[in-house]
Amino acid sequence: MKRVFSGMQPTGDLHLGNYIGALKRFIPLQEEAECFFCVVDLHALTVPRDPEELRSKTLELAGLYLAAGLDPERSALFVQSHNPAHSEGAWLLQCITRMGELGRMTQFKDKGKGSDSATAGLFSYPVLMAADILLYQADLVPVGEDQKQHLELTRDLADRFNRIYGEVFKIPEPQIGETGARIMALDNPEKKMSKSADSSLNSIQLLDDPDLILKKFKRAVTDSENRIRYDRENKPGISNLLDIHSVMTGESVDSLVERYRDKGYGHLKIDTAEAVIQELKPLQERFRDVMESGEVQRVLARGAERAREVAGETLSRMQQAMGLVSK
Ligand code: AQP
Repeated sequence: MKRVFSGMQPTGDLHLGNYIGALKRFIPLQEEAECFFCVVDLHALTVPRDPEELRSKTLELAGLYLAAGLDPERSALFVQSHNPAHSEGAWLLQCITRMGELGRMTQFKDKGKGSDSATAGLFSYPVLMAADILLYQADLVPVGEDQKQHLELTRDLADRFNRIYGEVFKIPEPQIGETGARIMALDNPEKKMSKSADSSLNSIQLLDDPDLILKKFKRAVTDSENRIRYDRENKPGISNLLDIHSVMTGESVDSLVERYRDKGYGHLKIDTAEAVIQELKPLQERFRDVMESGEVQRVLARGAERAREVAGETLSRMQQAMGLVSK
């Protein structure tokens, strides 16, 4: 059976981009693979956070995984910091990582903005991500397009480690969706939808109520051509709406373009909002039930136990291969 690993940061409210690019795609993978899904709280510390908020967002994110359909009987759901192997494995991998390759990571350049006060954690975060994945000997890593570069680094580090110290790691494959791998911001379709955006009109949050979802779609930035066609470069706003609509309803982008050809942008915006509202309604209801049931902590404890078992085995092999004396 194949292994799957993926994680999401508890850094704010999960948005439609996180859902389409990652969370929604996790659920069917449970049918065919042994899955490890993680709330990557250590990654969240790379920029300053309010401790209380981080704690509550961590539990909320775990609740959203469950509400989206993660089955704890089949998959391990856990919090990254509950498995110390991630930090230990990351250190060992840092010792074979080159400063130059981390300096080329676009997310560091975007978030660090070239400032001297960017943290060492932000700089080395892709190595922690590599450890997250490699410790589970994952075959597949479902992620959005923005993580492609980090996945390439993960593969390079696994390959380098295997060449220097002998075969320890499986080389994982990224699994990036064909449609919706990069959902763009509603208020600026040149940029990706993001948790850390300043404006509330940037994103649809998974727990937004229907009125707010409709309002945000109605205000979505498009263009002045008033003709519906798919062209990500010249019509990023309309193409983004078509991508979202397509993933929500399963109708192909080509068929949507055909159907909306003679209709205005307003129609497309309202129907896309409606499709999102319908998709999120059951998730929002289940989320409320899950959070009230008090089962989240129990699921996380069980998931962490399984995660420690599997990752611990790989960590021991890394330590042994690198010449550390066994305990
Ligand atoms: N806009 C997006 N479209 C498609 N997929 C996306 N992902 C993120 N944004 C989009 C995917 O969601 C998963 C979890 O992401 P993360 O929690 O690691 O956060 P991130 O990639 O740093 O993205 P955010 O949500 O924009 O957070 P901030 O603002 O804190 O950087 C990943 O698989 C990611 O690819």
